[in-house]
Amino acid sequence: MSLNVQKDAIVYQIYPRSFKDTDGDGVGDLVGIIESLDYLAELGVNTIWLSPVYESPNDDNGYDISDYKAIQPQFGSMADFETLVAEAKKRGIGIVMDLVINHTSDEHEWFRRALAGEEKYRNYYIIEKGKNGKLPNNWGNFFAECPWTKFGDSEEEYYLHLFSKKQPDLNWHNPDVLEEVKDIMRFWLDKGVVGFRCDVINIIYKDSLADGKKQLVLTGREHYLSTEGCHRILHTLRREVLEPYGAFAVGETVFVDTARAKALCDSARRELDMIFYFEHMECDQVFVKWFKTRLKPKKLMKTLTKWQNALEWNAIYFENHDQPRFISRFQDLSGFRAEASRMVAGLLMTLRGTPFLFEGQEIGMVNGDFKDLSEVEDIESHNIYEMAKGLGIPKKLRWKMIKRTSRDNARTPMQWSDEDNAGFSRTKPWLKVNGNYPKVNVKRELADPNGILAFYKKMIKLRKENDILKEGSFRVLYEGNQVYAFARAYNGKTLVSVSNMTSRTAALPKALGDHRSVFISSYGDTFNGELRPFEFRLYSVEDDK
Ligand code: ISL
Repeated sequence: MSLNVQKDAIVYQIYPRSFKDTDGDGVGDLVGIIESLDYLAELGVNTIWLSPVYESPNDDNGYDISDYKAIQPQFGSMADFETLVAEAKKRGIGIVMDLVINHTSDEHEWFRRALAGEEKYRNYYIIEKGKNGKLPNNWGNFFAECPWTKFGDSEEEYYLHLFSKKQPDLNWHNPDVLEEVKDIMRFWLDKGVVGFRCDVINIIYKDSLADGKKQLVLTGREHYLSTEGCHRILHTLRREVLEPYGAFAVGETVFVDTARAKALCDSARRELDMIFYFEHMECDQVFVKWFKTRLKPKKLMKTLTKWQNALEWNAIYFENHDQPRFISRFQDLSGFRAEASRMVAGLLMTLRGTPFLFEGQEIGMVNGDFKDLSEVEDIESHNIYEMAKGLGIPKKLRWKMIKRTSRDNARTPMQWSDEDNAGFSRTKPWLKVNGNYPKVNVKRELADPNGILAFYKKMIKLRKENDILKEGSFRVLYEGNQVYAFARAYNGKTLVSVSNMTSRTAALPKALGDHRSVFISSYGDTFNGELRPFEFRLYSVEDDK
């Protein structure tokens, strides 16, 4: 993908299970997405990233793939998928697929054939003998499980899985695996998709299986994070698959510092176009994501600035299917849901990079209102709850941890209207709908010219049309306890983005200077005094003569 196309993309992430159910099984489907294309075109996005829609036993909601070339029957058929690509294209929207290649499902044919003893397929996975009656090594697991599970009936062999035991890791030392993946990518590119979001892409190549240095989380990770082998694979995929199709790749990369991140997405290296890092998602946590504290705006500002300055081009996001809703992180949100949502819209569309928004963000959806663990589906949440139990953490605290951090917070069904099940489905959805749906829904937002959705539309339109926002440089002006301000400049013209990240009014920082006028305010006026609660303003700056 040329840099220009990349700079034009405004991406909307769909978690298909939770988007729109049209066949009445309580699970979203492709027809539901097709029916919503006009809504998305109106919103102004030009790219859709689909969380996995492949055949899967759904141990991890599709991130455990049993057939990379088939559509999950709950979601529809291949014909539906082809219609989706064609109908999206008519509206100027490209489809990005989720490429999950660190692991497959244990129900994938490759794993089955490996279990059946076929040598070729055993080599697709990481199968090891235990050491002295113990596990092959001391590594940790992303889902707080043991990462080694007995391989079939074997007494002494185990397979590696960094996620659930139904997600065996692929052996990227085997060139056949690379060939299979190239073939899978071409299969979807030939169907007209415009690129891939590459799941946990910087952990795919394990340098060694030696014991790791003891760490609180993920012991062993020094053996697989951003290895040279991984860089080689990404470069090969870029040259041989992505470039010939002019396709785009964004990588989800875990435990990256800015140096590692640069090595993965500097354009000269021809690997990934951009990456999702996590540091700004961690501004409200104590050490690990399970322990949340108050979101400190200043920490968020400093983190955003750090990454803006470090990378040539950023993937900007505040929400996805793994993260609690962003506005729910503000402890002083109460009464300001709409204001905070509009502020996030302003920030998302004015930072330098490609904006990614997650379904429901554009209507100000908040964390799920789960009462107890029985209402939560996510495998990670259940595992962590069990682990916390094992550590003797009291029940009340265990639940508090899960309630605030569960990935299901973002996965509650899309709230389309105030009808039953929020208009998501005519039957009981697979996951509980947030009880606030009579107030928070698309229908209501569509009728409100000053609403959250209307402001997203306005900011998306501006981000698409304005060269300063698209191409301009980034320079931080102010990082305070409440206010974040930065300048974007291009061809001698400057815009200044200002966000009040609190529910209290805030003085305008002096650093803004005088030669400026309000271009847009999330409050819909041109008032130039104190910033109001969670206000976002964009200023145009006159050149100093
Ligand atoms: O949620 C997380 C970060 O806060 C991690 O635990 C997450 O599992 C990790 O970021 C990897 O995520 C990706 O791969 C997983 C899948 O469960 C996630 O949904 C996906 O985004 C395994 O495929």
